[in-house]
Amino acid sequence: MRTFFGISRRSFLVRVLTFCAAFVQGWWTRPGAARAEADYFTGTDFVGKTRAGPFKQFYINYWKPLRRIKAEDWSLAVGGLCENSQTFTLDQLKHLPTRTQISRLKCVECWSAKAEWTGFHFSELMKLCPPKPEVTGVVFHCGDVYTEHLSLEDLNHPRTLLVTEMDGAPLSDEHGFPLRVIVPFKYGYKNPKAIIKIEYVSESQYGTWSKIGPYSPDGTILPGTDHPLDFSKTPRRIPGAEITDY
Ligand SMILES: Nc1nc2c(c(=O)[nH]1)N[C@H]1C(S)=C(S)[C@@H](COP(=O)(O)O)O[C@H]1N2
Ligand SMILES: [Mo]
Repeated sequence: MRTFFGISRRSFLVRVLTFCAAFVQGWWTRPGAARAEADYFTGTDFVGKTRAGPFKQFYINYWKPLRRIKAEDWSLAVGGLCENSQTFTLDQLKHLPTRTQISRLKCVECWSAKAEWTGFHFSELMKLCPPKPEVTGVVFHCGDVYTEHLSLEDLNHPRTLLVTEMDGAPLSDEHGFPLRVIVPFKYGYKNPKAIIKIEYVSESQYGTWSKIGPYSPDGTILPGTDHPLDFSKTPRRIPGAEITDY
């Protein structure tokens, strides 16, 4: 009988076929890998900066990998310069009057993307936890040790929202579950995600990116060129402030 590597031809063929079948099956059942071009963080306890797979249409920026936040372990601390520091559960925040708006998020790295955001206005939180008279703004502290400052004036702007939902679903970990800020007239870095603490302050502070890079602490969108991901990054001139033309 003909043998290959000391085994019969038939049994050799069976082994080769079994191996091929297992390989093909393994390929198709890999959890989102290769086929769906998953990002580095898929299937891990962390999320971080990614532009792969579904995030090609809306990039994800995280300063440091963030350990995914579980709703039941999370509460929002509101403190600093106020009479009574308080904490809120996600459920409590979801009972505040909500608003929904469509707005574009524009990063200083040039790209932008649009979504529908649902959340509450900062004035609702101020009613529950009033700041002291000397307060001029807040510092947001995030789960990835990111911080960002916004003035009370910017927070009380009608287009600024504290957001819990994106495109009709709870925020994903990537986009800042369970709570983020959306300030459409400021660059992305002024839109902190995965917020864990809100601190009332009386002096403006540099946020994480303004400390590291040449980014203004104010962060208002300047006139220039935008490369929207939903328009194949085709350059568009923008006049500055919120992008409302497309
Ligand atoms: N906690 C946290 N929030 C953050 C950042 C970050 O690094 N950490 N990056 C900011 C920047 S630079 C941008 S452009 C936007 C991007 O939002 P997205 O990841 O939902 O697209 O998030 C902002 N919020
Ligand atoms: Mo950004």
